[in-house]
Amino acid sequence: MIKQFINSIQTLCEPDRVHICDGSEEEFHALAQLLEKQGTFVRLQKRENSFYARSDPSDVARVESRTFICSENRENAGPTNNWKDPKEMKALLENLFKGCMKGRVMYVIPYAMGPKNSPYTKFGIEITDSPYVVCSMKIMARIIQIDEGKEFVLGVHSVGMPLKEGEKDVPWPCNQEKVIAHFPEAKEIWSYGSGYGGNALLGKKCFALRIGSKIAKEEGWLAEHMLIMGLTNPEGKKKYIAAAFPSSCGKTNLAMLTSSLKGWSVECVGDDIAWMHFGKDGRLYAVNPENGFFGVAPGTSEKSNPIAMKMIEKDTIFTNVAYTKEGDVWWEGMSETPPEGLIDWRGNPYKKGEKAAHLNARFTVSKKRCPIYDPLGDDPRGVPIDAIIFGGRRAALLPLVVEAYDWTEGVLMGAALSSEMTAAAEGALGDLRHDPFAMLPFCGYHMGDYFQHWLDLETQERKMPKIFSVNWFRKNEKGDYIWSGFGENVRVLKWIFNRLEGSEVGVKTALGFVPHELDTTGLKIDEKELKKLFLVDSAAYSKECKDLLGYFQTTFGERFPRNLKDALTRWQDRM
Ligand code: GTP
Ligand code: SPV
Ligand code: MN
Repeated sequence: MIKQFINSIQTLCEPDRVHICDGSEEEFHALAQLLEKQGTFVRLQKRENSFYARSDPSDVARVESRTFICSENRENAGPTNNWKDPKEMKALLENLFKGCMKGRVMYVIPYAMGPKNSPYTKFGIEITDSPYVVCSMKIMARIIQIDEGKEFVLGVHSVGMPLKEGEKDVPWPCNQEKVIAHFPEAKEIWSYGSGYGGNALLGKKCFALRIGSKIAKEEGWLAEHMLIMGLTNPEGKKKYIAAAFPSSCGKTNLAMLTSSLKGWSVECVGDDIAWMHFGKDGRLYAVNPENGFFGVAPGTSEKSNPIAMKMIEKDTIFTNVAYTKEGDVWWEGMSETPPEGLIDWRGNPYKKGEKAAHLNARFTVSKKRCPIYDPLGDDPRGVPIDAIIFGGRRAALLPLVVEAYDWTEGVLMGAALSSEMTAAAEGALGDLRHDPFAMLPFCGYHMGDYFQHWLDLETQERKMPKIFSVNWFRKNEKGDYIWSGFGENVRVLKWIFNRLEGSEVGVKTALGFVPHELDTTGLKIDEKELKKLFLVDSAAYSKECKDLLGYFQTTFGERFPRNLKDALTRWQDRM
């Protein structure tokens, strides 16, 4: 069946030849050399086995407007996804993919998402004409031998730029026309025209989230846009937490936080995606399906994230960052001032006032490079989750931390999430938008049914994790962040940990419990500003609840769960 699929794609795309990837180091090095020769990669002088790539300036982020869920029935894609009839889409794709790999090599990548020997692991095959994608997939997924896997999710990717006889390639081939199509029933992914990130590394958002969430719904588990971390207190007691924040809202940074509180420490299981199943003991267990990190570079520094800085010292691919004359990389936030003689992400001499690195510039690095990778990070059973956190970028309104009164109200917190848009996707930067569960771009079926799926998970026999909401991004009148974030976020994690232990009091508000007191030892913050972080402004929140009800009803109609509507009424009544 796999062989047939490969043959049919070869016939359709007409590549010069086919290369079945084995995932070996030799293969990586050979491809990296090829990419160097083509000008896609520049080998970094300052970092061992590391490379610098610049994308085409038009191909820098996920393209949500060109992403489709092609379910048989339009209703099943739901109101938050673009939909096209699968037959129509297949016809369109066959047209696009016809001869699209001419002059190129077609690579076949068999891979696994999830730990070795885990019952939760799933398998995929990505066919691609981009050696950059092969190198990235080698880091981001677990490359396997085809016969190790079963029930493959099939994926086809092309940069959409066939080469004529003798035509010279460009460093970053791509096509102005882009389509990222998902077939949830056939469990297939077709991606055309982009070589960047989640558009092209099909194991990540396309498989592990969009197709994954659909499989999870069918099989009764969860595929979520969440980091997974372990938190240890000064007595050596450890708890695992999963947290969903929208793209570029702080998952990687929280997942490998360096604690500013003595005795508290964090270990990292994953920074972007969690697959979670209830065990026989009634607890929720999470695995990270990925094998590496595709992390936002700008803002990453010795001060904000020393762990990540250590992690990317070698064996890393950098894309769309700036390039120094010593042969190293640089981005905004890495140091106060840009180094002399900098080349910006477009390949031009850096000009003051312009961006040296693209806002969505990223590093690609194996999780084995993470100095605080959790000892149970690859445990086939996963790690037991005691708390789930939802968060977004909200300059106003949302308090620093709130604990939901129960599972249903926690699910409502997830559903009610909205966040200011970031550069991780095309769209108007900074615009506030609803992003339920940080899954708006990633839920592979009807979002109303997804809410219901979350509600249905709660049973008498299960020990449901407690649910919290956080907001690191509240601003003062001057427009500065009130909360210093990053390593200081451990103060909030400490409160959450102690709430789970039952050793910390919570103050009742309309939304849930907020801290009576946060550990602020050694923190420089104005008492008045700190108070603002816990304020639940009833009038403003009442309005938010009204807006939410409007959003839920007009968007999801009958498929907005009754229980969530009732929970929203409870919030409203308590204001
Ligand atoms: P994706 O990979 O797109 O899913 O993003 P992410 O959720 O992993 O976000 P990441 O941790 O990479 O952070 C994105 C941006 O937000 C970076 O520029 C960070 O420096 C910044 N950031 C992260 N955490 C904090 C925080 O606690 N406070 C502030 N002010 N900024 C933060
Ligand atoms: C995100 O946008 O949430 C990412 C980056 O993690 S990408 O893989 O491009 O989707
Ligand atoms: Mn993400």
